[in-house]
Amino acid sequence: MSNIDFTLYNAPQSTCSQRVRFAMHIKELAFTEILLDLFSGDQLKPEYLSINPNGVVPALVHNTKTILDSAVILEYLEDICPKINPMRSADPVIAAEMRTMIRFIDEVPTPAIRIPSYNLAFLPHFQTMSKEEFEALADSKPLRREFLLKMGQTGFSEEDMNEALSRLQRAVLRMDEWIEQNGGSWLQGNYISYADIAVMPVIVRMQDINLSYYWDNLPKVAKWLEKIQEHAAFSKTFYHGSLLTEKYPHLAKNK
Ligand SMILES: N[C@@H](CCC(=O)N[C@@H](CS)C(=O)NCC(=O)O)C(=O)O
Repeated sequence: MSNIDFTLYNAPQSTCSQRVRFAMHIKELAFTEILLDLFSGDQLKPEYLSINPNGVVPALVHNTKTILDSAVILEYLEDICPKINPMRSADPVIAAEMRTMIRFIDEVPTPAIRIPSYNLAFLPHFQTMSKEEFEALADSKPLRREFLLKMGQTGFSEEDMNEALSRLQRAVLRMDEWIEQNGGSWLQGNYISYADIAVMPVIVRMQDINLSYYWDNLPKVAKWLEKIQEHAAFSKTFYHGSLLTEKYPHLAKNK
């Protein structure tokens, strides 16, 4: 492609950002990376809110146009760059199947993985704040106010954790079914699609925080993870500092 200019606002450990980095590497699209420090509140500064009023990463600026939301960005990349390593079938029924998978992924495991991630890794960042500071921070978040208030400064409850783990388990089981139904080894069959990319950061995070026992008896899911980790785009996407255990080494102690 000629005359292209991509700027990706993102964060190393953000699972939504990892989706987009992975897809852009597969599509061989060079991009300028602007890293936001989510704990310093870069995503809530007026200059970033003018790019993404939701105050979350990622945001992709393509020439002068801004594209928001990781799942939307993935399909946008396919729309502008359909020839290099296609990841969406030209068959509308199969493309619809892919979108249905992504909707499930964004309903079930994507919100669920935030609960153990916050409780295990991010909570201490909020515990040094006064109650007033914490509430003011929550109030400043356009998308995550209620999420943060529910967590509070003591963390999500055991009930919330169990509910999240049950959602993650259901998602892993659903992946196993999709791989089986479509003949593997990817979710839609013999090629990597945006559905694989959408769920990948969740599964990588689960492995990182010692939840890989959920696929101990699901060899197809284990193989899927091995394959995606062997993909050339993987190490470019998960550069050092992208895994939680690289920033919070204590999380690795039970590995
Ligand atoms: N649906 C959005 C969600 C984006 C999102 O939740 N991003 C997180 C990181 S994965 C974020 O920026 N969080 C910052 C915050 O909570 O303040 C997408 O997929 O792009």
